[in-house]
Amino acid sequence: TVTKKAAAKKPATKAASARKAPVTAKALQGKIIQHLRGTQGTYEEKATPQAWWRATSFAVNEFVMAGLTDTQKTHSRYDTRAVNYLSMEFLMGRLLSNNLHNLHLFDVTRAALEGLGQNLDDLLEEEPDMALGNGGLGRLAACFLDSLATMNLPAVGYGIHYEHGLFEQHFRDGRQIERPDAWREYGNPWEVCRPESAQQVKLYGYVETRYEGATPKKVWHAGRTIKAVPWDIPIVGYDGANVNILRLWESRATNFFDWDVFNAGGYVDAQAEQAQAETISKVLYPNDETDAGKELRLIQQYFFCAASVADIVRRYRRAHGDDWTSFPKLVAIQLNDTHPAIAIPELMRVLIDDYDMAWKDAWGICQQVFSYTNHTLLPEALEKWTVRLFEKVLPRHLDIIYDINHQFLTQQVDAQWPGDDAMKQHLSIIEEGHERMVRMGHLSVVGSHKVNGVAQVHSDLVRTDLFPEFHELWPEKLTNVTNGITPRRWLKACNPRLAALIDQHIDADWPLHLDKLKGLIAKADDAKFQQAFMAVKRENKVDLVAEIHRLTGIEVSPDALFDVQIKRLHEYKRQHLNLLHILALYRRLLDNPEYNMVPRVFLFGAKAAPGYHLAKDIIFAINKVAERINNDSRIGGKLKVVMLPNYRVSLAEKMIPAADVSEQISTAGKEASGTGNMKLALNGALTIGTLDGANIEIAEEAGADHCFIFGLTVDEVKALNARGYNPYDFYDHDEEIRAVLDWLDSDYFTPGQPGALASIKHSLLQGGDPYKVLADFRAYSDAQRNVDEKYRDGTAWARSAIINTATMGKFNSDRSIQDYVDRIWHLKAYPRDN
Ligand code: B1H
Repeated sequence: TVTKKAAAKKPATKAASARKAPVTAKALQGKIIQHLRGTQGTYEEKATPQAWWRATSFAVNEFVMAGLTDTQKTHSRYDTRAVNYLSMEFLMGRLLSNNLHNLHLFDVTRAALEGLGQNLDDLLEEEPDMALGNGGLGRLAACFLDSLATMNLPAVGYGIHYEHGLFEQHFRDGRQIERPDAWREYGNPWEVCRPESAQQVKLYGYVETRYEGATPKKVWHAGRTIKAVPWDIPIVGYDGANVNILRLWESRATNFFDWDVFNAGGYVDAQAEQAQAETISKVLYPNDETDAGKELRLIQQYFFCAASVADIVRRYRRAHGDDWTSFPKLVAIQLNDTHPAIAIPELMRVLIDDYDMAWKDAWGICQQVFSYTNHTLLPEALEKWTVRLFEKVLPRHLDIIYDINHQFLTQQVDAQWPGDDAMKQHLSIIEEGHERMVRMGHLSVVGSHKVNGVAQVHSDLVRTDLFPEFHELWPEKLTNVTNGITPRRWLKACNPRLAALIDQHIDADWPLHLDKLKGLIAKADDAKFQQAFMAVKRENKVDLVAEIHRLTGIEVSPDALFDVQIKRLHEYKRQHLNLLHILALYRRLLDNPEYNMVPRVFLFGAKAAPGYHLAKDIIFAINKVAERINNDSRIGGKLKVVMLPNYRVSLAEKMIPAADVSEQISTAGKEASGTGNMKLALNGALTIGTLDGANIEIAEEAGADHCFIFGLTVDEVKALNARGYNPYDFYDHDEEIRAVLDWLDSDYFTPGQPGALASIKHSLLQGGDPYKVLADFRAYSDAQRNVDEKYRDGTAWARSAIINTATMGKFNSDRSIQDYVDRIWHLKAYPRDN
């Protein structure tokens, strides 16, 4: 036996020491009751589940706030360098379960509630998702905040406090209907309003040039002033780590509004002005990866960037006053895509106009402070604003952009390519044409010291195809940081059964050191472990079966193979390729009832942008095909198709643990990275995918034997385009392709409405099939055949599933953040003093 002294010396693993809950179930019960009565104004016998959820959240908040205070004191004590992560989107999902897990309060809270006759799982369902994002880009920001806090890195997330997040999706006769999301209609227990840090944001008006001193001074006379009010959401790191903040700005009419108008009988006009001001943070734009060029969107972008830059400058000046020398040493600003690129000219404006800094010095600061992440090569997503709109909304910023551009073209571009006017036009921040445009990507590259893509192949394409001349000009600027996901939410919290199994076999601190999952490789051939692993999968499938039934009334069997495609609906993601293959299987089964296939459930989750008609037609087609197949007794239940409504973070958390197969079938070169691919593989799903985005790195990690890679590569897609792609080559020569496309175009799936699904066939033939669906169909179908065969061999499947989980350590978002720290931000960790 070890002596007491020796035991005290023995370094307990950090996880083991901190895993103890910081409170007893009994004490926690007291706190929950106190909030139920004291802040919710109800009592045990009467309280609704909603009131119990709130009381529990407020009770947990005491621990959150203590961590927040300690963290903030630490940051100010050491005057820490911090990253400011600017993003239009933070797709946070629900916070209670996550905070409980990160604070090691989950089990004790379950016990406390049990004693009060409440079930924690039920209460977790009471929380609305914080859906302040469209998809991968917004969820990446949320995972990064989790990692930054967990790694004790000083960081602030800055975004918009949308009143309405991404719309709620319903189906009516198979068609998508949008309803507004009202996540905070009755208040949100996690957020704290900070009126003392409100900011003023100016818009519109004109610029006056004053000739007083040696250099003319520009003065912006704004036409409107809006108040920006911050709401802070604490971001709880895992295992006793720091608590950072996500600061979301809400727009309000300023208090300085026009009292003269008001008093002169303009009461109603004054109210209208207020409504207009509040419109800015009213709603998230739902157009994932398309630039609609709307004035309100530009105003949203500027609104939150101006408020955030002002906040960053205020925090800096509190410690350093007018001495700007330390500013680039203490401040890093990361632009999450070009959406916050206006922060670059805004910081220039503040330094030059408000603090009288010389252009050269201000520009030097900007270039040290800013860095930019590119998330897409899709031309329709590359932001451009008309000069006309800029001139109207942000006249002073347009001036500054012209100056930045002039310096850039006359100094850098001309030095590299002397006298090359075509090159100047090509690289200019201003695009010439019948309507002149501001290119936000060019502005972001010119104004940043580092630009990164989000997976290796994507970053390579950024260098070779998107910004090759910028790469030539600044060979050090363009870099890669492969995306990641937080294993706290995407394994520990969402898949407690698998987490518990893993805990039995490797160190329990794997949520911090995900590479430790490699320890499971040794178990991949162990029959008992295989059984345990697949038993967990089956239990998760049983849970999902119940959820599917609850949401759709459709009955599916947990013994079938669960094939999952969950992501925004987009042609490039090719949900319609999946659909064509489902039609092919259905047809094979009808032709031959003995057709040999493992029973399979195809599961979809996807929202379409409200104005994206073809995407909505694809949803309609999936629902209609599902209806027909699910009710066809001839196929003996071998095939089921389910599209779950209102796909969102909390639904992903239920689907991912139950997936056998992960569909990652984008046209090569189009999916910058993907992150759902990582979540599914981490939870033991096998990927069927193209060599696109992070799929390539996933296949590298897991090994080709444990994935089903198929289809055209990036180079082959390019070559096909170069020689001229003709989808009729496939329609005319592949009998099955022709049959399923014609079938879709009949009234078989929409009785009485022939042609209701015609737009899909049309886009694949007359439309030229821009995403090469038909070119990849046969390879996809063959790969699916291999999936089927492997699934029959339970041992081989279990082995591959385990190896997938075991090898996903690379995709921990902590690793992504460490890459940002090493290559871009150069931050130091500061564990909080307490
Ligand atoms: C991604 C977007 C995006 N790339 C414009 N680009 C938006 C662009 O509202 N808008 O205007 C919204 C979103 N989102 C995704 O980012 C990529 O498609 C994924 O491949 C990638 O994994 C994810 C995170 O990097």
